Amino acid sequence: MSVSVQFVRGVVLGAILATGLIVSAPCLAAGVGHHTIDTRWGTPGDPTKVTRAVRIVATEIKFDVTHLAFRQGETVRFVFVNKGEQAHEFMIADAAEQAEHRKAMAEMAGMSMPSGHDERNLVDAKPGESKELIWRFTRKGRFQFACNYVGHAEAGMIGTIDVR
Ligand SMILES: [Cu+2]
Repeated sequence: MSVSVQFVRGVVLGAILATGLIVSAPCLAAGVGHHTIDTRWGTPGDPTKVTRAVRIVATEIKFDVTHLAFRQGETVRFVFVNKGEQAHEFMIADAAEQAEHRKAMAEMAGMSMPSGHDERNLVDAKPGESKELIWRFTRKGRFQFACNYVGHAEAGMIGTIDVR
């Protein structure tokens, strides 16, 4: 069973790499080691360069905020607090990538329970758990934060992020 879970995660990660994450040549050239992943909606942030902190609380079935706005270039420390009784995730992406991940989560749920798997642009918190995600908004646009457990975004666990 764990083999199939690993396999599915590999496939999901592969899909994310293929669709959303691009190796950023300028960053590589500049030698900025941990900033080598870039997306259409930003890049993992440097913890020493955080300019703003935002706390988001999840319960069943909602986030306590539905809209966030940032300036281009801001590095934000998101503190994701799960005060619910189920696992929830907090993922930052554009609408297309959120939909893609939602599809993958639905496919995984058919085989086994997804759990505790963090990626660069998402944290997964068990009930009572808090997790941090540091993200730098390098591009202007309208993005989304969402919990993509089956049915959660549809029930309201989705919000907008405007970067200006
Ligand atoms: Cu959720």
